[in-house]
Amino acid sequence: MDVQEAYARAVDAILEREVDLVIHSGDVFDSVRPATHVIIGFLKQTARITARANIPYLVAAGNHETPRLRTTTAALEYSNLVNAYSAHGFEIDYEPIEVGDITVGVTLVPHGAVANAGAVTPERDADINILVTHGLVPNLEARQHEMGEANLHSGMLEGAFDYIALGHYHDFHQHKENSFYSGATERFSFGEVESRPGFAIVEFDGGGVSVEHVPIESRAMIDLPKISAREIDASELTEEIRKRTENADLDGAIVRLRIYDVRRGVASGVDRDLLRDLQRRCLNFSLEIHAEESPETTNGGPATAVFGPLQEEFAAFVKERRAKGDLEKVFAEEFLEKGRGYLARAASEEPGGVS
Ligand SMILES: [Mn+2]
Repeated sequence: MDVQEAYARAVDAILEREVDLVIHSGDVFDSVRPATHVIIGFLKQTARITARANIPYLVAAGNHETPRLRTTTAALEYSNLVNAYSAHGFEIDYEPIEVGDITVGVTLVPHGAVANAGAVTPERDADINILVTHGLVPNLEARQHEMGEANLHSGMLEGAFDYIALGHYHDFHQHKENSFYSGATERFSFGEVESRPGFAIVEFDGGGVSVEHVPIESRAMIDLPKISAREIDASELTEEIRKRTENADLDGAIVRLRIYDVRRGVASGVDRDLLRDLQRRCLNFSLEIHAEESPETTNGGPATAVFGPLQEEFAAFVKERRAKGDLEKVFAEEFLEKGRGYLARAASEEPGGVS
């Protein structure tokens, strides 16, 4: 299964619904420089909407695909080649779209423009006004925080738009009467086990608006039988992990393996090649290490550690620099703690091609 199939399935479903306009509210790509096959996959699927079905398609860039430097070209600019309209810079953009005899005014506030966007107001000349932006709305308890995400200030969301299309949060979620997160077309980690991937169909009818979430088929999510690691050492734990994973169909899946009652020092000795191979095969392989004896004692709280080869490598790097005297103790500890947090967060969002 390919990581881009979710987007293709969404396009299938969108074309079935005979829509007049398609809006993508950001994070088309997971990075500023996505792999070539990811760009081509996006262009091919998007062209089915734009070039072949002749449906207008507009997108406001998200945090993942927005360059940090204004001089860097965003891959999203390729979308113009297939007649999609993308706002991926640092300014608010406005694009009027003619649908039959009405004008739909689409105001796009890409991630790069969010910080400096004051109040945003609808265009008087348009019959229907839509605002598209990307970030977290106030008071949203996000389960999945990401690096570089922006908070959307309420002033920007108070304009009299007929509809506000929000991106960033992966669940379908209503913010206010006329503002929704459409949700992602795919789940990216176990934190999203409850999410139902899909998109939103928005209908305007005589001043009113109705919004429907359309779920699409999603990638396999596998929770492997948990391991109790009392009395076992690192090589025995490696064997247990191997046993749990060798006959499971993990390719391209989102997989979690929880290990309880792990003694100090055992987890770091698990075979790295095995973990690397699992991370390569799975879209996301989450190995949760718990010092507690059982899931019950953790009260469903966050894992005490989510570790992978990269985090081990980082810890080893800090330790080595510390030993050489390059880093002061307090700084090294803080550096290690912050770095681990970033890596854990990055690992949970890393692989998603099209979201
Ligand atoms: Mn985002």
